[in-house]
Amino acid sequence: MKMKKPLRVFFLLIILLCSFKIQAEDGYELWLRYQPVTNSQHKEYIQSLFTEVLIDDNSATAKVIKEELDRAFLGMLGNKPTIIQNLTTYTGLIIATSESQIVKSNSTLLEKVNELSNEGFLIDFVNSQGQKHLAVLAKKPVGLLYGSFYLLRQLQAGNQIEHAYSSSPKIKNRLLNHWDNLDRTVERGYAGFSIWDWHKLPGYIDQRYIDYARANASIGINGTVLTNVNANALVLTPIYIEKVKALADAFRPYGLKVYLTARFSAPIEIGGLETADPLEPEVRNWWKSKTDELYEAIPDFGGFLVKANSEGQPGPQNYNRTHADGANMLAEAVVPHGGIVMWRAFVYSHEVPEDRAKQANNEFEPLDGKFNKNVFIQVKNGAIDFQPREPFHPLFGKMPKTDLALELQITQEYLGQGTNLVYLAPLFKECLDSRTYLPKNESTVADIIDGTAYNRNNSVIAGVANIGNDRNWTGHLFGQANWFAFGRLAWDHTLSSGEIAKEWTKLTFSNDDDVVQKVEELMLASREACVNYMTPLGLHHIMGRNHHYGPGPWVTGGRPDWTSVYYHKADSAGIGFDRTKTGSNALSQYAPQVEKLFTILDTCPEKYLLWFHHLSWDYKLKSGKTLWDGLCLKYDEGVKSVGEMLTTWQSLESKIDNERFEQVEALLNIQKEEAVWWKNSCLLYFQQFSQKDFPASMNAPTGDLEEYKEMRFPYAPGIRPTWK
Ligand code: GCW
Repeated sequence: MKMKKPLRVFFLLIILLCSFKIQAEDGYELWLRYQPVTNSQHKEYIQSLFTEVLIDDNSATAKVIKEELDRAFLGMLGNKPTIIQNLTTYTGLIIATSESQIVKSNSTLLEKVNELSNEGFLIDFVNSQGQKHLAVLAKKPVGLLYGSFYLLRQLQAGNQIEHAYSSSPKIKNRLLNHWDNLDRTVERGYAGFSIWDWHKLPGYIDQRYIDYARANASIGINGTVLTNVNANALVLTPIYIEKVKALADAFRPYGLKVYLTARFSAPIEIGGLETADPLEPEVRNWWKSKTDELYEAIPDFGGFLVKANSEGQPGPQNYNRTHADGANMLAEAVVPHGGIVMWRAFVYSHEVPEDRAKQANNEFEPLDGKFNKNVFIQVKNGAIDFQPREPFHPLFGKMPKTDLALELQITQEYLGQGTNLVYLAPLFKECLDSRTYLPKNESTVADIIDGTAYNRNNSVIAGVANIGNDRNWTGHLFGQANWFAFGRLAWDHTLSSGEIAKEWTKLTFSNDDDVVQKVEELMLASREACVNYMTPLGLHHIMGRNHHYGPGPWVTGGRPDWTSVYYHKADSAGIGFDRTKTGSNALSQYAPQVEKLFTILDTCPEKYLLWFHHLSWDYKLKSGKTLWDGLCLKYDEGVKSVGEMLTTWQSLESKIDNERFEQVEALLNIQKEEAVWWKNSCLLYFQQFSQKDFPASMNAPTGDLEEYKEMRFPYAPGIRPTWK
């Protein structure tokens, strides 16, 4: 039957509208968008590579490689590649491990593959039957997966493979740490609720779990701690172990292992024992059999992450035992199965009359050499707590006989949470590249973490995840860049922030030069902007109480180490925390070279000035300005930078799809308001002490300090349920 013309037009319009809807991007695809390739030359190149792909492997991982290639080429070219497993007639790309005849029969190739680590990959050219083939090669299937993702990144970014390239991860265990609770709230989470739908597990495997594993594999993340370090023992009960097993099974083909947080008092809470004393045989046995039960269900279970005797969590000190006693008990339980224990060094107590910045070092350094081989002491990048800027943690380099893991925070607890665009690679790099002068003059935090400093063969880096069930995973679209950057740096910490930003931008938005250049520019400016409008010149921990949202330099009362006045120490004489010999002497915890560098005012980098020194408001900065003027101008600069970031973003309107453009634009507008709020309230507050005018060259703060102080946010996201 023929349709009437108006009706035909109507239906055509509907179809057109629907296809526009499909085009709109909501961010779910992350950096794995596989958009149609428009450059005809590049399209031809990809087509020629992938007419036929030989995957000479039968593993579950090979199957997911095939699925990814199908998805990628359907997206980029409109057709799926032909995947074959016939060794004699191949014409296109080869994907094979060292078990394959293709590699075994070629001694130079075999040699090169053998140089890789178990997760490494080689992209090379293989001559066969008079033809040159591009090949992704590895020792193990997981290497093929990483190599395939590398190749897909190159192709999406518009690159062709001209030279052989090989890569092995510098750090062995590259982990996300989820602070996800069993009730699906996420501590310090700003992207909705937890992606783990515990209630429907193990029966229902959400597609999100698979896409989560794909995304992680695509950037080399190979482990995930599913639960909050403020732990709930229930996750170790049989019902939950089944659920964890279901996740582990789903993740396995992607090379992603699961880990859990262990609540130290679990033997009492779910085991019916009267004690959790780590030296009691019944407690040790309980952990052993609990661990055996876990491994029975999940043979490749990674191990435990533990927060003990910190912020109210139970631990060995409840029984007058040491951190080493506690960690070693768990280490003994997992060691027969090849597991590890990550024991956190984030410990401090308000009952200890000592600078909080010194406490972890004081507790852990004397325990060096007392931990079992499979224990890692997991240390945050800085000695306080994931501030916009912190000097590196003094423990790095101080425990030569202990494996140290680095913990970074990807979720932006102190960096604008869900509304601020802050690209964190520069923060991560600042720590990794810091010179510790221990054990050697040229040593850096990265050398200690990746094991090269002490010739260790196991290593861990962890990032506190920023992932939730928001459609775009991370709430703020640019939060995706931080997940991406963490993975890329965990794999290779020598990459630069700019390289990573460029790559992410190409994959996330487009290969258009203007987009790439401007987005990179605003990303690279964003962290310094945030430091400037929140905590310039080494200020720290002056945000709102508990929720940590927004400014709160006036926070006082209650536990001193949870107040702002404890950290900034502003008074009529000046501002800053004296951590030199005349103050808390925290500087003595570093190598002498670092101590000297940061103690002498002339050599102390100004970015750390008020972290280590209490200085008069009239102190002369390198610019010749007074500290007061310099501080004011930094806040002002921070606000201006956000304005520039917004303008830069707006200049890209025609080049970015509406949905994502508008979300970022709206959030940048919020960020601008929040930056002004930080500047106004901090400077009005500090002015009470400095009693000085604002420099004429700045936009002077407006608003009423008392009103700023009265602002309350009882439902700010990410707060611990117990604090509500
Ligand atoms: O950053 C602080 C957070 C707490 C967190 C703690 C920790 C999981 O404010 O929410 O608790 O650090 O790292 O243990």
